[in-house]
Amino acid sequence: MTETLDNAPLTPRQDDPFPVKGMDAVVFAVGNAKQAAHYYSSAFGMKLVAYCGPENGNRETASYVLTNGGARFVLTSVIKAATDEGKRLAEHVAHHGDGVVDLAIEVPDARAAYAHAVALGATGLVEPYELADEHGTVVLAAIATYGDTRHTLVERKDYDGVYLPGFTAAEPIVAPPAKRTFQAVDHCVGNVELGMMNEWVAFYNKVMGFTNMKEFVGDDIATEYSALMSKVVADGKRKVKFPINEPAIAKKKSQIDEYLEFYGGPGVQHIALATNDIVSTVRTMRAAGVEFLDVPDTYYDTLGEWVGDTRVPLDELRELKILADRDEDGYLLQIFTKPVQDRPTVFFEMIERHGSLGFGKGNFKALFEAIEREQERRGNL
Ligand code: TYF
Ligand code: FE
Repeated sequence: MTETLDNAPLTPRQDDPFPVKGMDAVVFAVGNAKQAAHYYSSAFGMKLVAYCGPENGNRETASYVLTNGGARFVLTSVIKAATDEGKRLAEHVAHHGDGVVDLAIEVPDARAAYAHAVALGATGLVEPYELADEHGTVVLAAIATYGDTRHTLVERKDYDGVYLPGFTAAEPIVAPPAKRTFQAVDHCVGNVELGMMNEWVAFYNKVMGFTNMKEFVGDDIATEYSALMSKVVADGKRKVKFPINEPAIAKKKSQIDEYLEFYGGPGVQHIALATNDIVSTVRTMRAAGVEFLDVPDTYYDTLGEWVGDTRVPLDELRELKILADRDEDGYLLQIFTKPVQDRPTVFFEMIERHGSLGFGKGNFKALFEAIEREQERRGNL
């Protein structure tokens, strides 16, 4: 008897060639991880949970793991480079400044994910290998994405340790804020060179089976005021969302060109963090000294007309400079920090979604004008 397609056993992998559980961690290589861990604790309200450094027998690097709900950041700096891995991280910081080295993705089967990605043209950086301790086993592998950024593929099996084998539990640096500031990574945005956006979208389509989300910024918006083009890819279950920006030739120097110049090539531009109380989040973060992009008062004069009512009164949005956008599925509230290091490169977004799956397209004009005012202040416009 021959098996037909209809009655062939359907494994999850045939269904989705690259199943994804979610973001595992956003990994930053920084000049001084000890101080960065303090910043993300005291200013962003995150909690230090794990550490790996000389005290654990790792004399090359120090890594601090911070969480907030399901969001996890790993901050690594080099103490004394000895291996290729240490040199890679030191060079990353020398070249790019503080930045994201790794958007680590949790997958159910790292070996299968790696094999699939490499077979479809991804550059393999680290072949699958196992790490184990008394808390269980993880399988790790890594593939390259834009610039010097990578995706580590993390399979956690039964692992119940604080982060990964080699890390030990750490105590919080400061007391947590009264209310949690955010609880998940919503999306991670990459900036790539002119003409490369479609190539990277095709990469995620082909290698990971990710599909395009409907929101995109095309020529029309680009030339008018945004100076960038953007498309969004996501896995089938929308667990991870990766917008990709490229510069557009517009009236003024693109904010993406400014990033590429100061980052020294493509890389992660912003990480959006999901909150369910953006008012409390912004009040807490502002009080702790986090700087957000300014929005002109006139933005709020017309906001009510097109966005309608939101959970937050218009006056409070105006006071805190929170943006709002609405589409057919619902609305969202969002705000952007200024770059969080001296280079005008990486920044963050706080986002509160109420049905909307978008990225704030209705705000692009106001937002990009605000970014351009900052470019001007830096003398880069
Ligand atoms: O992730 C997004 O697409 C939105 C919009 O420099 C955006 O947050 C895009 C580019 C940019 C700032 C925000
Ligand atoms: Fe965003």
